[in-house]
Amino acid sequence: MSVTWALPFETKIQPKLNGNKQVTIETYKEIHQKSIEDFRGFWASVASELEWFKAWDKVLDDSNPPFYKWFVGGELNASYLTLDRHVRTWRKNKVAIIWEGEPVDENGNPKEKRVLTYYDLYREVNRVAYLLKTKYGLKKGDTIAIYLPMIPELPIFMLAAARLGVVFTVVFSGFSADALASRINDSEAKLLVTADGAWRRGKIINLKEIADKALEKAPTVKDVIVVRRVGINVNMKPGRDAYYDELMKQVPLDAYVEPERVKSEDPLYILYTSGTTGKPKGIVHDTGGYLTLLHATMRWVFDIRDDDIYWCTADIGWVTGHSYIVFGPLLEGATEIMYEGALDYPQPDRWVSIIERYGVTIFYTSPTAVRQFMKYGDEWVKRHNTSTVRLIHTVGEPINPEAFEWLWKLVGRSEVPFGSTWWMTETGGIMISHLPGLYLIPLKPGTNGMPILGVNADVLDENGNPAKVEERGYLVIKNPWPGMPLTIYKDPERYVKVYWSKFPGFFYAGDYAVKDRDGYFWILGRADEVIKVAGHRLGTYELESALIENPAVAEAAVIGIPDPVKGEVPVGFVILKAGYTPSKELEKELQETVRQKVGPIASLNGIYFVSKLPKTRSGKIMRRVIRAVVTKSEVGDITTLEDEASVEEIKKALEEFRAELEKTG
Ligand code: 6R9
Repeated sequence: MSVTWALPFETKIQPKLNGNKQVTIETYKEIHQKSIEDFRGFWASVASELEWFKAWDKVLDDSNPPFYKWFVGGELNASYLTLDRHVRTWRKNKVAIIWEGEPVDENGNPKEKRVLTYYDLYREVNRVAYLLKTKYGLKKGDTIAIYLPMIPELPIFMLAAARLGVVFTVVFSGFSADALASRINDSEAKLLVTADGAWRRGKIINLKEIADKALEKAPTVKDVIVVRRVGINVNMKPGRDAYYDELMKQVPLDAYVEPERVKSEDPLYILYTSGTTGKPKGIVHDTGGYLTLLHATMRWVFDIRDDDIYWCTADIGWVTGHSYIVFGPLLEGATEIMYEGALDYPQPDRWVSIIERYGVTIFYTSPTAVRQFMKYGDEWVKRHNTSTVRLIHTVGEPINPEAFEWLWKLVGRSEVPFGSTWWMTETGGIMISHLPGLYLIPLKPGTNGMPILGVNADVLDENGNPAKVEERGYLVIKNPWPGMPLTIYKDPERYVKVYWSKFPGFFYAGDYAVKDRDGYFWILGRADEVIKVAGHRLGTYELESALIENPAVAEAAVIGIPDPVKGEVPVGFVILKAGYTPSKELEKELQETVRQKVGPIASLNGIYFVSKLPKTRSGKIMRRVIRAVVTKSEVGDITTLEDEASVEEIKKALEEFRAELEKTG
């Protein structure tokens, strides 16, 4: 059964052109077609714009699909490309990062601001690299873990590791001790960088305490570097822990470390992301392909120029921050804002005050943030001058046309190019987007636009045939692209299974999508059990495992349900063990278990106690069925997708489940 989507296909809007080259849809399609026909040659020409220590011998090694290798034989270094290259030019003392801390004074003005030029960053990164190399003996092939809030030391440690060819894995500071421990263990990190604490909405989070708990279960870490951020007393384990500021006193101010010549296909980092089942997947990104994609998208999508003030509001703990706060903007020698805290703290206009204070020109944010701002009302926005903004994009989840229109009108003056960039941790960088820096096609509120040049994306039906126009299908990428994963760390079989098996030969993204009659893509949301809460990716499996760890719980299922602000929120369904009865207290306790096990970002929006969960014959919980019941959506929508159970069985389970839910309210 096919599903047709009523989307506002017809609303085309024309941004004001500011040196952007407007083209017709047909022209873009022609240019795009050429770029994918010879995608190797196309990407090679993009890659040649970077500075390589050694040129590649082969653009793409496709001898062992899907383990593709880009620019084989080439050598480069990410720290060199983001720093050394700029300090040799007039950009030496150009501002790289303007950092603003969250705390404010009694007048509501930010208390702390740090301005780092390219030369400042270069010097600091060299000194940290020196520290890691001489004091800790780290070298190419080693791995470190970084668990830091949004402070400049976070990009500094990432770049210092990259300078040495040391692989890093950043763990979002909103994750719990368990989540941190499992990531350290999987990546076998030898050293952990953390902070005493973090500021969040005026409160201190005891990061070091969480890290200590994690380290009890993470024996690979032998050394810990602690950055003092909030100035609280923390427990320091002798022989293991050392303060960053004290360590740095020993490092010469002019320390220089030769950037390691890493191979294009050498890993730059591992970033863990939630999947449908099992523990988080360690997505491994290469160096050469990844940087090539970032270089391209910074220019095409963000139209980045030297006089821009670029602001991406993401946290570096997620892929958006890796690609579009750390590596992308710095690769281009851009000036960017890095903000530590909540966008609406201490008042709903914090974000607009930042745009005004620094004259932000390019604004990259999330639909959840926009919907939250919208709820506070227009007045907060109108208090500030945002007329510097010339380009807007969102990321992380679909943007509803209302949120689009609101931001476009209020901050974009109904004239700036505004897009919704589709991509994921696995793709490394933006894949489907408007390209105002290159060729601009008419915008439509809510669409993602078309695949970028060199990327052949499509929407397929269940049988692998191209879906009809306006018919919902699965999003795939049909050609290898620079920035694609090398593998899932220590689990290549899983890499093949998750991404390359549903439609052999093609990368399966796990998203539902529609192509409209103009060929625009609309990504509708996940086709699997990954949920996006406020744009953050969470796996139902992790939440369910947390619930099951509570002694009262026999079985648990978690699903995402629509939420007007956060896009989706998780709700839990729990079967209690004999001897336990549902109560408000127990619900609270379970909430706490989830927060403890996964982290504060994972609060459940309600727990339902049930006696039975709908399952397939093989015992798999049918979350889709639960979701259909809870959201009162069409069951027909589900039956075609469940391959493990007969339609009748699903219907029966559904009815039973619905009846029970109605009883409990
Ligand atoms: C960058 C990032 C990936 C998932 C992806 C999709 C959703 C991201 C989107 C979007 C619609 C957009 N997604 N951008 N959906 N429109 N512009 O978010 O990576 O955290 O790995 O999540 O996010 O569902 O599959 P990640």
